[in-house]
Amino acid sequence: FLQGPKTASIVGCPFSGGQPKVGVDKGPIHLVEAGLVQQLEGLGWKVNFDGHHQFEEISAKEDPVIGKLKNPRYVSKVSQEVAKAVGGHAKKGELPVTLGGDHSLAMGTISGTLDAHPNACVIWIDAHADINTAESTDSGNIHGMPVSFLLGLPQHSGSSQSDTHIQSTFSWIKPLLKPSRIVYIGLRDVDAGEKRILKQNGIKAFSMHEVDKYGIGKVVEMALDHVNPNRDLPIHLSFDVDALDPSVAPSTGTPVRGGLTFREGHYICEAVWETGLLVALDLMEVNPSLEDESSVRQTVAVGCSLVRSALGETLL
Ligand code: Z70
Ligand code: MN
Ligand code: MN
Ligand code: MN
Repeated sequence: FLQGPKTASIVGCPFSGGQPKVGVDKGPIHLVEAGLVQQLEGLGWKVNFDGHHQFEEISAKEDPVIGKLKNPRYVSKVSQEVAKAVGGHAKKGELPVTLGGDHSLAMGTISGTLDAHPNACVIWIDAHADINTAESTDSGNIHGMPVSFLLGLPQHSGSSQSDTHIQSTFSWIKPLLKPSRIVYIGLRDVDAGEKRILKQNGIKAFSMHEVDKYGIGKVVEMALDHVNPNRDLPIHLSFDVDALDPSVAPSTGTPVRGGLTFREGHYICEAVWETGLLVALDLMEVNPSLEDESSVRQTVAVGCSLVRSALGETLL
C-alpha cells in the first residue's frame, strides 16, 4: 500500500479575478481560520503554511478584455505564480493543497503538478466543465475556461489580433494535459459549446445522471479505470465545492441544484486517498460572502472535511 507524502503544503490563493462575484477571494482565509491546518496535523501530517499568497492586482484599466476574456492578464499572472508554488512543493515531495479562490487557479495548480509529475492524471469534481474556449465562452469568465488552456485547445476570439494576444498572454501554459488523462464527476450545468468540446475531444465525464444510475462507488471506479487503468499514475484532484448540492455547500458563486450529497463528495475524496496516488489537491470556489452566516459556516466546514477525507481521514 503506497503512502502519500508526509508533508502537506497549503497554497492559500485569495483570488477572484476569474469570475465576477466578490468574496471567493476570502475562501482560503476562512478555511484556514476554521482550523484546517490543525485538523490535518491531527491526521498525522506535517503541514507547511506560511500565510496566504499575496497577488499583486492588475487594475481593470490596465487589463481590458481580450476578445471576451475578462481580466486575462491578472488571471494569467496569478495562475503562473500558483504553478510555481504548486510545482515547487510537489518537486520537494510535498502534497500541495491549494485553497481557492476561483477555479481559474487550476490553470496554475495543474500546470504545477504536470511540471513535477508529467504523467499525472486529473479528476475534476464540479457542477461545471470549465472547458470553454475564447470562442465558446458566453460569460468571458475565465474560471469557466481553465481546462481548455491546459489541453491546449485553439483559442479563437474573432480577430487574429486578439487570438495572438490571448496566445501571448497565456504562453507560459504548457498544454501537457491529454484529453484521456482528465475525467469529470458531478457535471450538471454544461454549456452547449462545452458539450461539443467534450465530445470532439473524447473526454470522459460522469454527470449527475451517471451518479444516479450507477451510484458513486461504481462511478469513481469507472473514472479511475478511465484515467488510471493500472492504478500507477499520480492523481491531481481538483474539487469545486459547487459540485456538492447547494443544500450541502450553499456559499458558492454558481450553485446548481441536483448536486452531490455530503457522502458522495466525501466518498470521492476517500476513494482517491485509498489509491495512494494523490499528489495534489485543489478545493475551490468557497465564497464566504454569499448566503447567511450559518450557510457560510456549513460550507467552510464541509470544505475542510473534504480536504481531510482526501488526506486520509477515515470513518473507522
Ligand atoms: C459557465 C461559464 C462556472 C463555476 C460557473 C459557468 C462556469 N459555463 N464555473 N461557476 N465554478 O461562464 O463559462
Ligand atoms: Mn508555500
Ligand atoms: Mn469549477
Ligand atoms: Mn463549478
